[in-house]
Amino acid sequence: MFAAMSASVNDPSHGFCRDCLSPQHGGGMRCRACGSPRLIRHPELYALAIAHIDCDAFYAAVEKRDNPALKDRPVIVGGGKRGVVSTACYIARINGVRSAMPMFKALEACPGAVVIKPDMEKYVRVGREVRAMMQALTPLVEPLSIDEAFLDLSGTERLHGQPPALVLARFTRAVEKEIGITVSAGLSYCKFLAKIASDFRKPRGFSVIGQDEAVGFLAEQPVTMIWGVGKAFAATLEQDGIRMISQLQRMERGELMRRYGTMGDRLYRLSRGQDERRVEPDHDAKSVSAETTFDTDLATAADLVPILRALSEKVSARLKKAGIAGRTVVLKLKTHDFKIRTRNRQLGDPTRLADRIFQTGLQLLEKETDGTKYRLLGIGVSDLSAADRADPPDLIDVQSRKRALAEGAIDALRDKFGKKAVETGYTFGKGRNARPPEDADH
Ligand code: DCP
Ligand code: MG
Repeated sequence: MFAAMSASVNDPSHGFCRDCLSPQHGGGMRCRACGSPRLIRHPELYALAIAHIDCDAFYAAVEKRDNPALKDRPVIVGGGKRGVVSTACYIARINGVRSAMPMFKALEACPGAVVIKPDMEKYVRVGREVRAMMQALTPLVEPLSIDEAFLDLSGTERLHGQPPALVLARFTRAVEKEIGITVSAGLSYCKFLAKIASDFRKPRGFSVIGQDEAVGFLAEQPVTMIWGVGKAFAATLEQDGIRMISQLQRMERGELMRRYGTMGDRLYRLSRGQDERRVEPDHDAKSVSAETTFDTDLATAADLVPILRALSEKVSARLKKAGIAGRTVVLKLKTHDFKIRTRNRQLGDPTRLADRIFQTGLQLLEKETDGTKYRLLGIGVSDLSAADRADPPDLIDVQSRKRALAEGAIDALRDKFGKKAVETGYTFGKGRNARPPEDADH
């Protein structure tokens, strides 16, 4: 089934060594050239082009890279006031440590672990380096988070002189050598299965799911493996007696849609390995947003507004850089007990101005500052379009027109003298309580 496990597939034209990349003819468990056991063989190996790449134990891997004395020690990244695990290296995971676990529990499970406070700026920087290496392979890179992305490598064979599978294996080697962390890769014919594959044999995994095996493979998996089936929806399905994907494969589309609406259609298609979604590169992001998790929960407008302002400026800067604008402003809040609230407002015209994003976000935020304690605040815009029709001067009111003009002047100054040259009243000296905003393109 999976290439990494399928040393029994003896087609000489369909295998190579992941360490030295030499082709493997015939059977054998070890590479004929270098002796490595990390061989990959699969009947469809050279026909597949959709990849998903995810860094292994990302934050912890970066910390180990920067301090070789930690190499063989269990490492946990996390802590701070919130006291939860961000991630743990695979040595710590053997002892039961997991992301989002309270730190005291993690240390109970693994008392000898080295605990390191997260250094977000560093991880963002390394994540960007990995992404830049992906973008050197193909422009079709769709980032999903700081450490993972889809790549569409179809049509790149001529450019690279190699099929996608080899390009991918070469990439994983290059990341290890040049950046000093490891990644896992999944290769398939669609995003859904590429993502499942990359998760299959972490760390340093490389798994392949081909067309021919997709339905059979999915039949044996639980419904939770389907994109969009979270805990709540899985519980609904469970109540209806559906736990395995094989059960969905036996149901008609009409029946699934009657029961679960549009989600039913997704269940129908994904359970059969049908996923036509394209890999959408960065500039096709459906929204541009920025969010931040606080060190301690915040409830008052006095605390939240300056953060909203800083995030709005970040979103605006990214829109301006990309030459795009958004028509719907989206405010996101996560309550202290992890409930997510999103509030939208559609504008008359697309905007890319920090002030319009901020003012709209502020109106939305006012209704939510009801004493609830929040752990996260995010602001963004969706409904994206090219910037040429954004913020028409004659249509916005006089006040906001003034602010738009002022913003243009501020942008010009910042371009000339750097970002810190001009700070607005809202952000000046504020936001100490907030971590650096995390990128959140969707
Ligand atoms: N992260 C976090 N809190 C979580 C989950 C993740 O802060 N609850 C951060 C730390 C991770 C990074 O995001 O290093 C990437 O998340 P992944 O889910 O990809 O986890 P890892 O890369 O750490 O491990 P894996 O090897 O399972 O991908
Ligand atoms: Mg990861």
